[in-house]
Amino acid sequence: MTKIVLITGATAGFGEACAEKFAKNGYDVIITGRRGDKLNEVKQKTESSYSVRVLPLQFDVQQKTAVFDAINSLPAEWRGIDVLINNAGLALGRDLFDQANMDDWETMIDTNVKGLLYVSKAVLPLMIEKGNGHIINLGSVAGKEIYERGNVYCATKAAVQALSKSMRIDLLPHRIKVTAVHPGAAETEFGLVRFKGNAEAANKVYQGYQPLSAKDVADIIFYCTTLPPHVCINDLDVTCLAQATVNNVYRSEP
Ligand code: NDP
Ligand code: 8X3
Repeated sequence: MTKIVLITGATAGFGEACAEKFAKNGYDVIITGRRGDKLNEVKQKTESSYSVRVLPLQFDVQQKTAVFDAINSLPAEWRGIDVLINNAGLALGRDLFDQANMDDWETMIDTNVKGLLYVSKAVLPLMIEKGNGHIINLGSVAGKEIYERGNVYCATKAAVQALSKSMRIDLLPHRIKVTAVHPGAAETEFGLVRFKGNAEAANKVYQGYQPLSAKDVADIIFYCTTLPPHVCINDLDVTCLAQATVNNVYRSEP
């Protein structure tokens, strides 16, 4: 039977690359995000390249009711979700704690933590009914080590780490795998979002070394789903070769 993956934040970056990777490997794909035009673009591109079905669901993961409405109204043929990738997320600003914007903090907490909780809680009954499933949460190296001006973004990713562990423990009786993937610096729309459209500031982060690409991360996420049913990668840190820790990046001279 064709497997189904639901990917949050599939309109860009890791999520979009995961849509392609899973489709290429024969999965039917549920793609979600706030941007309807991008969702349609990803659907068309994916269906024209691979013989799979793609279902776009447009919602904001911060909106609890919208999340539950979207998942609860999935047509019967889409309810057997095998893999959930909790990927939608963002950083907003890179400011010292005392100078940071409180609205940015709330958006990061509402998206990276509460959004992940809403989507997981909405999808879980479907996996429990089926008797198996795999949840993959996008954490970050920023959740394992705190860096200057990372404050609330780092905290949300530390929360993803804690919640992944908690899910893994509590879901043991249901045969649901929980994998937390923690990438280091990767060049996607992430930087542009963090620096609120300032491309120069975003590009500077990746100067002088080759960061991870969205495809690199999607390939690794997909690999986690290819292991035998009794084997689970629980926690996976991945950086580009030039990055040893969140604060140690080796850059070539300009
Ligand atoms: P991108 O900015 O390229 O993509 C983010 C995706 O999340 C978009 O599809 C966006 O869709 C979606 N999204 C953001 N907010 C919401 C929301 N409120 N509701 C629904 N969807 C939302 O970022 P990345 O692909 O780089 O990041 C993906 C995940 O990986 C994030 O959780 C990020 O924190 C994490 N990460 C990123 C790293 C990096 O260096 N790039 C490293 C480590 C972790 P739309 O705008 O259409 O809603
Ligand atoms: C994104 C990686 O180091 O920019 O989670 O915070 S970092």
